[in-house]
Amino acid sequence: MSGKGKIMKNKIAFVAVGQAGGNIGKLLEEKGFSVLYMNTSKEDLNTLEHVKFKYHITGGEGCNKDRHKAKQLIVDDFDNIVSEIESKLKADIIFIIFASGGGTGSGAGPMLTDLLLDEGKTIGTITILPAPEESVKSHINAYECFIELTEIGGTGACFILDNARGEKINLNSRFVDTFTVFLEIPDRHRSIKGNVDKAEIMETLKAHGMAVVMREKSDSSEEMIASVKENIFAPLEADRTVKYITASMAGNVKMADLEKAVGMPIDNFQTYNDEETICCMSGLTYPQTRFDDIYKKVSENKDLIKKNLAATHESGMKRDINFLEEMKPERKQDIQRPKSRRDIMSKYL
Ligand SMILES: Nc1nc2c(ncn2[C@@H]2O[C@H](COP(=O)(O)OP(=O)(O)OP(=O)(O)O)[C@@H](O)[C@H]2O)c(=O)[nH]1
Ligand SMILES: [Mg+2]
Repeated sequence: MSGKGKIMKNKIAFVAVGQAGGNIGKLLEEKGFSVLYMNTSKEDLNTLEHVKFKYHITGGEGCNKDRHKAKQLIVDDFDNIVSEIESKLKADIIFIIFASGGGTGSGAGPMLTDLLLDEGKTIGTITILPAPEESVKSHINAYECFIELTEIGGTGACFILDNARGEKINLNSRFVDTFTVFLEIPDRHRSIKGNVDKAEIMETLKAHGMAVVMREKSDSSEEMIASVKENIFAPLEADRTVKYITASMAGNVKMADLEKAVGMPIDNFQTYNDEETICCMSGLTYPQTRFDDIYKKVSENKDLIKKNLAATHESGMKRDINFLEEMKPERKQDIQRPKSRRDIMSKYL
């Protein structure tokens, strides 16, 4: 493993939950980052070979897309989970990686984020949206997951990989490669015209809201702007805000052009290099339009879901679809942080 970016690699660590989380975590570990893999399924954990830190959530036997099952397991095992994280990961910011469409990662991800924030940690998230052709259940899970996640105050950057935008495994590696080169900017790119230091990278990553990161071997701002519109992440809202634009720019790419295209950030951090433009934008508005599409797919199948539930008496599912009536159209914003761990836990159950 190269020593490049070593200091940054000690500042950022990852908790990878569920299968998708594990797949992305493994690529990050190969880049030299510390990753703790967690799953409710021992079998899924066993598929991760040659990794350093694995934790099987006590009592778990997999969650078969049941978010509630995952949440209960997290509640019952939270003391062990925290001490596992504390003994294995030393970092200024921890990113929790999980898919929103499954059971384990989707159920555990938002709740873990909330509970770890309450422990005083700085937490960002790397999440995944299901592709449109995936099942109704995946869409229900994704919608519920993002309702929970976007209501948590005080979270850091939330990267949202969108499976509508490419093949899964390919999205994983594109994300990890791009994120890694972004983190390496302070070690690799220096210019008399300006530097981006580690504190500025951290400030970018600690910003609450959605984040995207891109790299483009292009000489012009136009191509970079095209890549803002067409990349691996959930599409940006048309009506959006942005807090930070942090970039190492090549050729004739200009910060002023990026700001014109994306929106005026609170601050920008910039440096230059001769190879490619690497850029992270954070504090972006969450992709509500894409969430609405997910809601639409669930809503279109509402009668079918109800019919199936009535036929099979799956009482556990009823709670899952309550949101159809309750959550639309107004979303609760800026909820106060609850006071105790018990309050947080009960919010999710
Ligand atoms: N981008 C990407 N998406 C993935 C990957 N693996 C699974 N997914 C997506 O993630 C969702 C399923 O989540 P998983 O991570 O498999 O589920 P889990 O957290 O292990 O939960 P359970 O197995 O249901 O307990 C679906 O929307 C899949 O399309 C991956 O490696 N990359
Ligand atoms: Mg799984």
